[in-house]
Amino acid sequence: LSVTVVPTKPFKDQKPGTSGLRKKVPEFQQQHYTENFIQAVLDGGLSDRKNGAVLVVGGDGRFLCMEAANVIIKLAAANGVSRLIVGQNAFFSTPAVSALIRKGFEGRQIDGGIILTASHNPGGPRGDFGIKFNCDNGGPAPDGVTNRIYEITTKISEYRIVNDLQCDFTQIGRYEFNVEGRNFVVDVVDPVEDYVKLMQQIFDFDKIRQLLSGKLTGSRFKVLLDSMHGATGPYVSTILCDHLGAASEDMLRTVPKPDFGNGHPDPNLTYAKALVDRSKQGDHDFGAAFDGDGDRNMILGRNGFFVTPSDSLAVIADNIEAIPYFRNRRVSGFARSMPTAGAVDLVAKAKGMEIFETPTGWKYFGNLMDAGRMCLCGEESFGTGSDHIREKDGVWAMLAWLQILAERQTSVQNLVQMHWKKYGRNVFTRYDYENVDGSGANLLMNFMEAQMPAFIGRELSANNVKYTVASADNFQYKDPIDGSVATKQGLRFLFTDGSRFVFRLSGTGSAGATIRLYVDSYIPPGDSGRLFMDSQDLLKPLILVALDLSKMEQFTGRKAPTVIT
Ligand code: VG1
Ligand code: CO
Repeated sequence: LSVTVVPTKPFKDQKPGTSGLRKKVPEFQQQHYTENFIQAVLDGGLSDRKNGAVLVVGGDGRFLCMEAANVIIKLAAANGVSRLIVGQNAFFSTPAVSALIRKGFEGRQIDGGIILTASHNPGGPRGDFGIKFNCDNGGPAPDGVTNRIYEITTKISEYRIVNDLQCDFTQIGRYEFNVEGRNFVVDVVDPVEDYVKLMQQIFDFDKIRQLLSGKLTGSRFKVLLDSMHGATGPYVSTILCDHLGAASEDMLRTVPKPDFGNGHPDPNLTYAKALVDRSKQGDHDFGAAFDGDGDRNMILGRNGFFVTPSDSLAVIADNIEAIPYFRNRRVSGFARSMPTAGAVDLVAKAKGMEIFETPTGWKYFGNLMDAGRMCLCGEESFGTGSDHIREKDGVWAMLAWLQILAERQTSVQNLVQMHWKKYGRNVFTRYDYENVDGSGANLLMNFMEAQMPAFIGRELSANNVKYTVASADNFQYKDPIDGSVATKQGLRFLFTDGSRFVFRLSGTGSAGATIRLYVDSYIPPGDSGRLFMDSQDLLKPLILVALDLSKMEQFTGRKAPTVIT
């Protein structure tokens, strides 16, 4: 087989966002568009390791995954990559890719991976697609690497491709090719097997099985899961039904579909409403939903009791020794992204552990984990994970909850409410204004930032509740390990009573701009009158202050957010 060098021209819009390059499918279908980006990923992501490199390739099964995998195989072969490990049908959940990169393959080290997903964004021919590069630690490429990739996309003039290479990655097996005298290997593997083994090492499956069957407590513990036609389906079926004895009819939407069955595979109260409604019927003790690529999770208790991701992280942290994986190692610190409510901070303090506050996006957790400073972290955006891999992990989070519930033998709601009674409650909500006009969104952010200094010390009020601004800034993060600095990570207003709100622009959208408003407030454990109140009622005055201050309606024309979580 021979290599063809194809002349091309740069596209201006190939800058990776919070989590890879995400665009509408038709944009990726433009001539040379995907090829250009893959060439840049191979050059910028691998640099001097490109020659002879070993990469993992797979995605969440959405529309275009198969086509993109084909392009990757043909370009990798032409660029001196020695081996690709491709999930059967180009399928892998994001956590499974991270796990495989870290594990290696047949004794070989793996240099990175290419993940094909737009995560929780809708799929199908008019939906979203995405390409993300992960490094040899299994984590999303840090800013330095994605900037290098972007730089290359702005200057690219040619790409290398083996046009005639055909690899049938629908069948498991080894495929070898001779490319101008070099050997190029594609190993098509079962995408589920290794990941399941990893979960068996981390958790005590026997104990969870006993919880589910009722052997532990005397009554069955019923679990209802929603894979939303995303990547977790095969993993969930194998683990829950085959290994843990759960009822298969309680595992919803486990068949991955290119358009997610026309749904929006985002596990929150809005888009996973079907699960919430089923849970409210009261037949199940536990519920969870996962996003398109399997890294996000939503946890529910009986009757639709909602666990905020910020609380979920804190509860897992507080009960970390229930998970066998953590019993055999030193538990180092915890971390959360800046907009995530600070519930986990209180646990860290009580346990005398380090806590880190990072910018939004999982890539900022990698260095801390690699350095052994932190082993458990999360984001308010339904991301929870540990240092078993370098991505957030929906199925892991669900199993962590089941393991803790097996240990504590109580309900989800009781576990969370006991946590609040011990530590107090960090009430949290997020308002998303999706697909607003980009210039309006930028004006709002610039207007707010300019006003910030003037607001410090001022008293703001709504519904007769007063707040005094203690400080305001645009969040900046200096990585404690490599010293790299990330600026402009969100406008924060912190109040004297510990409440705060944050404004940020999303870095994962594919159309217009998305403004996120994060609001949280702390209720001390002794405040029994408010401790269990509805979060929207508790936060209403602060939300009104934020909307008024930002002139949200004037800048965006929106009277209400598209999604509230
Ligand atoms: C969003 C979330 C962020 C998350 C990112 C990727 O980013 O806010 O917390 O890490 O998505 O998640 P943004 O820039 O749109 O706010 V996933 O499940 O898309 O890999
Ligand atoms: Co995701």
